[in-house]
Amino acid sequence: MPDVAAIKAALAAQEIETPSWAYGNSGTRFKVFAQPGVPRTVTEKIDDAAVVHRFTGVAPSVALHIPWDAVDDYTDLAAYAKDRGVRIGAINTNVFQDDDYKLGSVTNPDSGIRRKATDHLLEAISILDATGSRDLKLWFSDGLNYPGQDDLRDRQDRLAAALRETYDRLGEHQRILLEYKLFEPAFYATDVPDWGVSYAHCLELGSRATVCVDTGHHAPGTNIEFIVAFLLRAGRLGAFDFNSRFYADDDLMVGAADPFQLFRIMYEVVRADALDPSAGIAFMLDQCHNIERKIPAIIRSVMNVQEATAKALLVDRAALSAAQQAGDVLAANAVFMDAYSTDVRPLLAEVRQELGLDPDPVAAYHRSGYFERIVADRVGGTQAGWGA
Ligand code: LRH
Ligand code: MN
Repeated sequence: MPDVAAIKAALAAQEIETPSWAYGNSGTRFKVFAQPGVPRTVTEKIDDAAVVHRFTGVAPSVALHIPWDAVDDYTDLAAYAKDRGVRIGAINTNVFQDDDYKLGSVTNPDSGIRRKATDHLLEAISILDATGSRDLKLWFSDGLNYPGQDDLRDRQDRLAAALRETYDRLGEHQRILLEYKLFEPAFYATDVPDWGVSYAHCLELGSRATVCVDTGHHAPGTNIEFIVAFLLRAGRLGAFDFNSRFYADDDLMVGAADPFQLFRIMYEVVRADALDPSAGIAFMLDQCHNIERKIPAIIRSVMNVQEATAKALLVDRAALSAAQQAGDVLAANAVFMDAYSTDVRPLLAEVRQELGLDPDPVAAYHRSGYFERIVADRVGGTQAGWGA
């Protein structure tokens, strides 16, 4: 029998980090559709993140992206967030939007441009120092569009040199999350294209270099839960960038396109006893709400992660292990599917009520009138976006 009390305690303690940029406008190369009520400033993004936490109870931190969220005083900003019941989480660097980075940032053939990019990474660590954040999240758009355009091996040497300098600057309680991505914006070769390359660089750097698994960054058909299981076993899974996709890096609501995959991923986390925040895995959303209302979409996304987690916690581990040991393929699969087929919404409603929250966060948000208020207040100024 599942230990329901332990499962509810684990769900109540879950922490899911929301991304500041998901509260702003985003789109595709075809169009960015502006929406009413969108934040204009990082403090308004933090206000919205605080609302997501207020209604879900499990989203106590917000990731920042620099320079989209740049301010003069990050200690002040951290205090602002604290006043609103959230904390500043991962600091995301941005070496993908400057004209100088057309042929690469830290991998660029030009040493002056590499210097500029590396200095941005080092500056981001000063922001960690100021906000008290632990995680420096590095994603490099660096890559090639045509064979021969540059030397694949030289670029790895340049990348390794920049990572080394950045790693050596980390404070004692800080770490690197090295995110990989198969393609886009580069369409022939990406310098950190997959988990293996990220993992190899992390091993070269040291124990405080870990891999960030963005669920939208793999080739179609990739078994992501295998990657998760492998990295957890190696102690090098640092974080997730959760979202979902039907085709490429669509950045849709996590669990929307493939809730079964999310369940399989969260099962490997539970199986490795890595769900609790003390295990050090950062569960972050990285999404773009191009056409849907942003705050309810993020609340829904948090709920999707909770539902996948609850189902993973309900897997009858003893029965599963017995069937696996017996080589009973169908029985083992049945145990797994039983958990996945369980309606966990009543259980999560109870968890929320025990946290003093409304059992239906999305409905509670709509009843709160927050959206109407921000539409009325946030008039004028420039809505936040990717600044591209
Ligand atoms: C790159 C990425 C990365 C962020 C960006 C917003 O595709 O996943 O994590 O910097 O999206
Ligand atoms: Mn990402």
